[in-house]
Amino acid sequence: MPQPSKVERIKAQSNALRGSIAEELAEPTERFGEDDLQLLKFHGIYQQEDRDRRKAIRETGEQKAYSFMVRTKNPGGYAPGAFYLALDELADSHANGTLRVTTRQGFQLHGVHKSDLKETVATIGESLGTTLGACGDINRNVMAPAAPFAAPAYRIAREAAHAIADLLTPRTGAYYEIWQDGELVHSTEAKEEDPIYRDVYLPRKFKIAVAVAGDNSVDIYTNDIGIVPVLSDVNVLVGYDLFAGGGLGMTHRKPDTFARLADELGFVEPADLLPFVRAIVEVQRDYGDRLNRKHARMKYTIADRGIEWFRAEVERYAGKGMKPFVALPPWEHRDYLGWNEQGDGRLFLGLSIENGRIKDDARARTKSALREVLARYDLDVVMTPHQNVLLIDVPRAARASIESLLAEHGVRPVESISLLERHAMACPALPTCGLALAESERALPGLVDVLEARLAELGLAGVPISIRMTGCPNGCARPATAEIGIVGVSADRYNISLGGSANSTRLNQLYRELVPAAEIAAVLDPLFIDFAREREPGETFGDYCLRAPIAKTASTEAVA
Ligand code: SRM
Ligand code: SF4
Repeated sequence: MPQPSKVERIKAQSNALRGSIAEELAEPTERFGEDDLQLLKFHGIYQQEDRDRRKAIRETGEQKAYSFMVRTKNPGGYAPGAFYLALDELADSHANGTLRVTTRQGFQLHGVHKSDLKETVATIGESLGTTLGACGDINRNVMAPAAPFAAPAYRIAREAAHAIADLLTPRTGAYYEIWQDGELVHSTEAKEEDPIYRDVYLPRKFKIAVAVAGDNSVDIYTNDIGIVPVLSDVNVLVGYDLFAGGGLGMTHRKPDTFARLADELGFVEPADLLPFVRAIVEVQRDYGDRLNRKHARMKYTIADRGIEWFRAEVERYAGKGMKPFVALPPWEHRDYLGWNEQGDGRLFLGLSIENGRIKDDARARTKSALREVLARYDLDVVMTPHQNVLLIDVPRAARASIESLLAEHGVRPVESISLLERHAMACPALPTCGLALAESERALPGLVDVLEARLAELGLAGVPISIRMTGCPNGCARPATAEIGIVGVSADRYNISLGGSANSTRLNQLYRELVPAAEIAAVLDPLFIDFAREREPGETFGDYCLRAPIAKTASTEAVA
């Protein structure tokens, strides 16, 4: 008889996510035991090790260099200034001195030691932030367009993201007991029953994004549930279109694992949004694969049983029918960088943060600049799904002085950043990610420098091209929907995929396998040359790759 995966037992026996985290936290050790490691994820915490030090440690026989990644959950990417400033301070006092904006609009601290973990999470809570549910088999951070536009569609999308985040926050006192010195609940009588997750939670992670029609800044098709508010001609909400079944994680050479874009599910009236979101989550809770974690995402439930079956089951759980999906306008990619009008008299400024890493270095003191701007002008920030930061609610009068303050710190305005860099994303990979097969965040900037120089030589500097790199096929920087996707396979080898669309509505296709890092630029060069020569007016690189003779000769042979 196949058995549920080990994590299933750990969740079910966890006493509403308590496990023995509190007891282990009190012990003078550097790490947690296997069961608590799994439960810590639901609290937004990952145990990691410094993989740069692995070899030296192996040689000297020392203990592994353990530390923790702490991830926050910020629906729609919104972070009040005071919360941001608390994180900025924690990054220096309790982590590795950097803050990282994630591809789902959260923050990550890296390098937190076990002895600092409690104070770190408690401080986040005291600053009105949370890490509860940022990781684990549960609904993750709910995305929404980052732009703080006053327009009704944007306001509705933000409100929906917050309402869904509240609905799907696990009902457990464990988080407060462990991290904020709430009263400890040990006895099983006190165990809370979560009305949605019950005691088994979901078979796997679960992701929801709310978009605004026409604005695909959230990469809507890559989510388990995608939601689009539908407004009347006079801007009144008439309901929501729902997509279901997207996800990008896969394993190399395992064709039964795959990236998948979400299907159109149907349309629901405003009051039915939360009941239908709940019904979808419950269908996945009850039908998702609990035996094989590599087949446990909702995309497999839908791929295996079909969207018609899924819709019928969701309707049965919700106790009512859905209406047909309402046609939507074409999607565009928007990143909101530079100065923009909010529509309420104020401005917002989008800053490009290379791979989301907020730090001070020889090139720019971005971390200090953000701290100073937020403290001096009392601003809030919103993180974007492309690892950037928006400074919001800026009074017009502050524009010039904010510009000079940023310039003094070496922070480049978006106009001086190449379009390639602007549309590039990399996941953290080495040295913190335990699953990385190759470099990513540390490798992409060098590659972008080489490629942007070549594109400029070919007269293509003015053409936006999305390039995304990850250190493994889990897809954390969403490489599968980029025009150029570069995915690590082993220490120095990458698979290159081409042909995603500029608006992230299409999966790209494998072009070359096992390319050494140093040869990636050479593999792309003939394509860039042909693109420069044969490009039709307005044609994007991703679209060109679909018809390019050279790309059609896509080979799965190893280069070199
Ligand atoms: Fe991810 C696992 C980082 C967005 C698919 N992801 C991880 C872990 C926690 C590694 C681990 O399990 O040990 C990475 C931590 C690395 C580190 O050192 O910080 C990690 N994922 C990230 C972030 C920080 C990447 C970034 O550049 O910002 C993103 C955090 C988002 C957040 O705030 O919640 C992040 N991960 C994504 C996305 C993109 C998205 O959600 O829009 C995906 C693809 C979409 C999807 O889920 O299908 C993604 N991460 C994965 C997977 C593959 C899941 C699957 O279905 O197979 C894993 C591995 C797993 O779950 O077993 C993973
Ligand atoms: Fe780690 Fe792979 Fe995600 Fe990159 S894509 S952060 S290497 S799990």
